[in-house]
Amino acid sequence: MGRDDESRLGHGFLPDVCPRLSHGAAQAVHFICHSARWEECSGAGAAAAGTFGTSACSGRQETGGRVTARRWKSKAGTRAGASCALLLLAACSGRQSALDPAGEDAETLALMFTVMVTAAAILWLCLNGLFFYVTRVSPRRMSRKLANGLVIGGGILMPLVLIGALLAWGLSILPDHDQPGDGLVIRVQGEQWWWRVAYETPEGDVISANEIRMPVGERVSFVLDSHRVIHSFWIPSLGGKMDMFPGRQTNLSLRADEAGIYRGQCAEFCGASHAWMAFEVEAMEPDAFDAWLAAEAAPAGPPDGGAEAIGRQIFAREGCGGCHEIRGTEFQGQVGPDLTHVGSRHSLGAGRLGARLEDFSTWIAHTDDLKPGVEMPPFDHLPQEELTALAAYLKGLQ
Ligand code: HEC
Ligand SMILES: [Cu+2]
Repeated sequence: MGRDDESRLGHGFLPDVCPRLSHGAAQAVHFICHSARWEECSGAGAAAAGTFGTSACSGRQETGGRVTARRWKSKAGTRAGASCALLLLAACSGRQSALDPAGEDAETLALMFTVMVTAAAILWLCLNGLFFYVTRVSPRRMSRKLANGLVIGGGILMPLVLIGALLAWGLSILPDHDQPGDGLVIRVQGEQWWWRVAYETPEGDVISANEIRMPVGERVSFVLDSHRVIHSFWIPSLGGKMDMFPGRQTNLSLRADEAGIYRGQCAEFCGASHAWMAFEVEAMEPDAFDAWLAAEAAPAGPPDGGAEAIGRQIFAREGCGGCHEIRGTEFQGQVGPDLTHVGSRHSLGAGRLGARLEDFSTWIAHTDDLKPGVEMPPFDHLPQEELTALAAYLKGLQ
């Protein structure tokens, strides 16, 4: 892939910022950036990662120059510290942040986090104050009795009482992941590395993939399991994580209180492309949700126009239908995601790419570059006009 491809695939800023940044470090920054805040990779996250990347670059260049190793170290240290602080701050808001809650359960968890961190910080300050006092302010010999009292009182009793109280309070407000919902049940199954999604309705399951839509203000029951390895289902803006096991069902109950698009992420290491296993969550007004679900339940419409019809022929010729289902057609494959309405999704490849027309052709031709170990072969032998026709057909599946 050339540099152009790289930036077209998105998030190609690292090679630009620092061509010499090692692949490992680039991956790490990339990963931090992605898990912290997805869309701001080009904004605050990129700035932070960029500072980090530049400091790593210039540091190596400066060692050859007049700057002494020591000065370089402290400069790089300050920059790295500032970058870390920026990264941490960048993680506090956005559509994939547990500290920017958009639902009841996430709010409880954010409160719990704040109280725990504040309590820990107060304790830390008190202990260090005490330490400072006995070593610097008043470094006198202490009677054995007072010393014993400090060890037992400050080292055993106080932590027991404090941690006990925090534990009891934490357990009392912890969201119940099993609590009954308001009716809607969504089954999600973890795959390598994407999500099978089924909405239960009285008329039968509505099958979709890699995206979840839910009505605002209603508690939704998620029924989770996995196909081969353990994954973890996590929508930080809406609530806590829940593991997905092969052969065992787990439940998670979530309520979104604000309409919007959030981002979920697999939170259990599940193989090479674990970090690329994400999904979009759209919390919609209930009426809009009902209309969307009715449309999602319908089979795919016929191709509209010449390019789309050619795309459909290529889809059949290349055997895509052996892995993908498009309801209402002869394509019935069950290996990969259902594509019946793939054109209306917000992302491709489980959050890997956007869903613009050109993203479709990029995905189809470069699956293995985009997602190491992916179970869809790259169709890079197809000429660009065939890729474009395929993209037109798939984008037309609204
Ligand atoms: C061997 C099975 C297989 C074949 C053949 C195959 N795919 Fe896929 N496809 C997959 C799998 C598995 C995924 C999910 C990959 C991931 O995200 O990890 C996928 C994902 C996709 C997606 C993204 C869907 C989404 O929800 O994000 C599109 C679009 C797609 N395939 C189109 C095609 C087209 C077009 C062809 C034929 C040119 C094709 N596929 C051939 C298995 C296959
Ligand atoms: Cu996973």
